[in-house]
Amino acid sequence: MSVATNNCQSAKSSLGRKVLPHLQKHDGAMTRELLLAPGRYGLGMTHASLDADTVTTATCGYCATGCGLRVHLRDGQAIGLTPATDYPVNLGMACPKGWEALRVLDSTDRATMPLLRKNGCLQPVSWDEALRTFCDRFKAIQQEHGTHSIAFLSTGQIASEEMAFLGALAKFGMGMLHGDGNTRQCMATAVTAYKESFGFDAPPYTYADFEQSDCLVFIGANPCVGHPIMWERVFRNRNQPELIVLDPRATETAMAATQHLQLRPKSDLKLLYAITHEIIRLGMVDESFVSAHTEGFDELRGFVANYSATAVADQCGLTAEQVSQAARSIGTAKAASLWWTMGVNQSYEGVRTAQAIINIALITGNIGRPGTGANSITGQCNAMGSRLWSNTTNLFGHYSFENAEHRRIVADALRIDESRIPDTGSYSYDGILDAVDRGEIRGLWIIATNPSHSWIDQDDVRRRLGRLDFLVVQDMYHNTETVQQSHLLLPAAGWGEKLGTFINSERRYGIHKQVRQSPGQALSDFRIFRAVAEYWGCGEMFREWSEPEAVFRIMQRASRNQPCDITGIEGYQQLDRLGGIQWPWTSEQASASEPSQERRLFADGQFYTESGRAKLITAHPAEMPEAPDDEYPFLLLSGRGTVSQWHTQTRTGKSPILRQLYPHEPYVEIHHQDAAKLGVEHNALVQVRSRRGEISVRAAVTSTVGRNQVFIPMHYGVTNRLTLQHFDPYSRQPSYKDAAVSLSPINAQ
Ligand SMILES: Nc1nc2c(c(=O)[nH]1)N[C@H]1C(S)=C(S)[C@@H](COP(=O)(O)OP(=O)(O)OC[C@H]3O[C@@H](n4cnc5c(=O)[nH]c(N)nc54)[C@H](O)[C@@H]3O)O[C@H]1N2
Ligand SMILES: Nc1nc2c(c(=O)[nH]1)N[C@H]1C(S)=C(S)[C@@H](COP(=O)(O)OP(=O)(O)OC[C@H]3O[C@@H](n4cnc5c(=O)[nH]c(N)nc54)[C@H](O)[C@@H]3O)O[C@H]1N2
Ligand code: SF4
Ligand SMILES: [Mo]
Repeated sequence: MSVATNNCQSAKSSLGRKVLPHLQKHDGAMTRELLLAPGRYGLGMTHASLDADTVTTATCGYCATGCGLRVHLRDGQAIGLTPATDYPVNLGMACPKGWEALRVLDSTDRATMPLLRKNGCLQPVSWDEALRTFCDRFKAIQQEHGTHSIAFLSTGQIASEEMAFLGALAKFGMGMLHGDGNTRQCMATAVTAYKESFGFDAPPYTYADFEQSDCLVFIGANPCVGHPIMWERVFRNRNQPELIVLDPRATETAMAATQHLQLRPKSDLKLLYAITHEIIRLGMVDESFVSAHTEGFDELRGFVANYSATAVADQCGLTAEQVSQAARSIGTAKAASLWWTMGVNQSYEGVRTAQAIINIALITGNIGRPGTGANSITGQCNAMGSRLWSNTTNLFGHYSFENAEHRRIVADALRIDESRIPDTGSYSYDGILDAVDRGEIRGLWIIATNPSHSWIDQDDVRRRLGRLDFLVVQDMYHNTETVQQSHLLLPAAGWGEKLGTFINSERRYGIHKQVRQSPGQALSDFRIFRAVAEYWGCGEMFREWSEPEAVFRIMQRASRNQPCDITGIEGYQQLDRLGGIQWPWTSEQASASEPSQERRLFADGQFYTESGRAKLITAHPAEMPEAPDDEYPFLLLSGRGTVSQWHTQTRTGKSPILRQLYPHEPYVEIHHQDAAKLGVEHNALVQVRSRRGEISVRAAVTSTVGRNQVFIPMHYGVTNRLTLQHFDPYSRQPSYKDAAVSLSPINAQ
């Protein structure tokens, strides 16, 4: 590796608060003094009495449930928070991560100044030196290797306005062609599936649907852990609903199910086709909806003819009766809703599996009505913002880079020269890493994601990042795994220290605000992008992008006439007053009324495809690329461990309260019969080995995992040393939940 890890003393702030001369010269509003001046507090949000004890609101910055939190302020600084009782999402509830959201800002691991690698060590430097180095190094790489030899990796965890700024700056200002984000690891499959089936990336539901269904189907989703407040909404359902869970593990969610289909991993596609077959065989198709609003039904019927419950059940590890019963429950429900998450998205055939779910909702007419829908649950707080506004795979506002008319519309909305917009999209995340390996991409800017922990097959990604001539990481903390590989760290403010919007799972724009001063020299991502634009020399292009709400206005212009049109939103104050607003909210709608709080898509049966009809799409199941064999007899599943752990733990690992709520040592869940066979006792150390690497973890002996399967939570640094690089061919989303491993006891403990 050409990059040493950061084994130097941790950086301490020595510069204190100091005006940045270069920034001040170009844009007075950029200085830290002004940023933090009382009049600018909240950057445009005015609170009458911020100096006294007061309360304000902000949506949570972890998961895409998007709970509203009431933040209690003293002298303008947040001193505590409670869940908002009148926010339409969470109705007074929050999970431990939300309750502890302020605590993780106080950590001594916060990055308080830029750090630049000198003589192998990351050392504190001024912003001025950091930004000059940033530009000099990236420009030198571009000069030597071409404009496209630098790229960025973004996130689903910063504000929409920040994502928009980054995407526009990198591609239109700095000339990059390639940029992707961690939403590739998370939502890419749902995006592709919706786009092909509905004509637009459009999750159709609203959270009231959880309460209005009389049959809910969760596929590869464990909301009890991953989306606990959505799960609370399910418990508010008064219809005594049928609750069907498709999961190879007996999760907390599955334990609450009326029907747990504990299927073989990756047999979902077959099972969903068998359910479709049964629905058709039993005459439970909504013929009038199908003929008026879909296309491809005859092909679908022909396709699933071979997938009878009896033919398929065994391959799925189920009985034909289980399959048939699930089909009957869905087919006879007045309102059935189908919900999926990472057990579907993170699969080598995720897109077709998601579409098999969409097909079931469509042929039973379960769309556009209360309690229905083919509903992908979003992961990160603003993964939806990234889908619409990151300017990575899609052009701004979900337009297409390849389409000249789209480029013109976006250039007009942004008031930039059309020629600045590239006419091809980006490499996907794995394509960027491949290009790094080939030496085609030499410089990388990583913002608010931690791939050296979270990307699939970690040893390989670390090796690739180590090949870069210049790696910049922009993060809240100075010691993440990826920062340790970087040449330059840009210290970022976190949630609570800045203003902007997140878009939650039900398409709701919600606002989060600055309620804390960021530590040391850390700046909001928004301010960092502003500063980079100035130093790079393209500040003129971003004159209008002066503060988050100004960028929100630009996003509104770019959304006009798209399915995600938000031209009717008055501004941040209205978002704050109403408890968020779901897209679409057009100026035409706004001229007639205020938005109602629970709106779903497709009530009129009109889809965003050219024909206006939804497409029924199928494909035969593929073979699992690395099925267990004699040498590696277990299948490794991974995912969320507890409600209190978030991803790579850079944030949740900093709260003493959260830390009490989860096991600190990495562990592998193994079925008690397999454990007995191997002679492994509960809590004993075991070695888990795959073709990529081997790790030592504690055995958690349990009956919640199936035989010949094991589960390791993703939150521990070791998990992705085992995973196998393979991807859905359409979405390029990594298939994290299937890799062959072997286990052996470690006797000397
Ligand atoms: N506490 C907490 N909450 C979170 C997060 C967090 O890190 N911590 N992360 C957020 C993010 S970004 C995301 S994307 C979501 C993820 O939320 P979820 O997708 O609900 O979480 P996972 O545990 O990754 O996967 C869900 C389930 O898929 C199952 N599964 C594995 N393989 C298969 C299969 O082949 N078929 C089926 N049907 N199921 C399978 C697993 O057993 C697991 O129970 O959670 C969000 N919420
Ligand atoms: N084996 C396995 N691996 C997985 C998964 C799995 O199920 N199994 N799930 C995948 C999924 S769905 C996801 S979404 C990914 C998540 O993977 P990552 O995105 O790598 O995980 P995070 O820990 O959320 O990383 C976010 C980083 O941003 C920083 N940060 C937080 N807020 C801000 C901010 O406002 N500004 C800046 N600049 N930085 C900030 C945090 O400190 C942290 O370093 O992991 C994926 N990896
Ligand atoms: S459920 Fe999600 S949005 Fe709600 S408090 Fe917990 S982490 Fe935050
Ligand atoms: Mo995710």
